Amino acid sequence: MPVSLCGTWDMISNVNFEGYMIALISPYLRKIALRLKLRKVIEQRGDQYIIKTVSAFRNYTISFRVGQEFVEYTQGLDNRHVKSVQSLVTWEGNKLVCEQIGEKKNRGWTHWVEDDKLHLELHCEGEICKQV
Ligand code: VL7
Repeated sequence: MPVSLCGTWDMISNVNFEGYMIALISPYLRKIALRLKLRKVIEQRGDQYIIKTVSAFRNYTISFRVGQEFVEYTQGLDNRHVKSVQSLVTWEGNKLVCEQIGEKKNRGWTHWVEDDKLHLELHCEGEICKQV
């Protein structure tokens, strides 16, 4: 069994968040988002996961079952319009991997725990952001 990702995790580093966001949102929003200290709250109830990204500006929550496709409304993330992606989260070894199929190419993320820290790699259109 992979280590549990559950808990409340406060950001200690955020590399190339700007690059990742360029594919998604306006310069104005990027400027705000770049200054945020993000917190992840990850819960598991049975086979359902809930991942909350919490900040002083906006919050964003997804919930899903591993291996079951779901529609993700990226409200509050991608601009003013309600956009959606078809998402699928699976375990790849110790890593929880999400593929987000939609208007943007090569979009997704990977979570794992290493040295008691929660790691997140976000990717979109060739840009990779690394958060711990
Ligand atoms: C979610 C934001 C930039 C918009 C506002 C900043 C508000 C707080 O997909 C993500 O997390 C996954 C994996 O943990 C689970 O949903 C990343 C935050 C990235 C992308 C777009 C910035 C506007 C940030 C919600």
